[in-house]
Amino acid sequence: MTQAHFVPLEFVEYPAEEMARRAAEFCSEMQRRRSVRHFSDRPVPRAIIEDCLRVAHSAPSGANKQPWHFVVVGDPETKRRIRAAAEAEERAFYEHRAPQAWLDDLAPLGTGPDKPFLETAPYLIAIFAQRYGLRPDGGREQHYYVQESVGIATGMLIAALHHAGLATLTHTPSPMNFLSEILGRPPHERPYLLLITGYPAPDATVPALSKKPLEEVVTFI
Ligand code: IYR
Repeated sequence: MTQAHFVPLEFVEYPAEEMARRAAEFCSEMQRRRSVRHFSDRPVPRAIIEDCLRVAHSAPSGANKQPWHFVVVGDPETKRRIRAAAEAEERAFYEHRAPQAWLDDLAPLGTGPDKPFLETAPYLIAIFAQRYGLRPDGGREQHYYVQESVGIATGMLIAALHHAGLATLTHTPSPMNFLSEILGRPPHERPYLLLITGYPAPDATVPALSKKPLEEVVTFI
């Protein structure tokens, strides 16, 4: 067992007005974030993606076990294979797997089985959740709150990419097992989500959606 060891917190305090300004600015910046389905093939420096992944990797996790793995796919042939496998699942979903109510709920998004962005966008980030860890000796390391931890890291990654000036799409073709196979990930890792990122296409459009009023989703007591 490793003993607790403490170091000073690096905390930056802002004067009240600056705090208010920062909160408001970040709010407007994040409110501009949209799920984008039309991507440009413009290249994006890998260093940008790496910094955003550092943000994701700084996320809190159950007992600090960091139960995630990120595979960044920029290779065209691998993207092509992912697109083919994802579209096969999506076709089954849209043609017979999805109940009508689900299709009705998706109608406002204008989605369909064709996913050209899986080849157009410069990067597909496949996020894997580790059900347990593997020690160098092959022993298993217990992981905790895996879904929550990976969800938090994913949210931070989306925010970091948006903040950097890139568009993203959270994509969850279902089932996603093909990602483990194509990307050669081990069985203790489950594909969690595919995050598409890059510049939006110059003529990109997004569905006209709105969020519920804050009062409906927040209660102060
Ligand atoms: N995975 C499909 C369907 C889909 C499901 C939900 I829930 C969405 O919010 C969006 C799409 C697709 O990507 O088209």
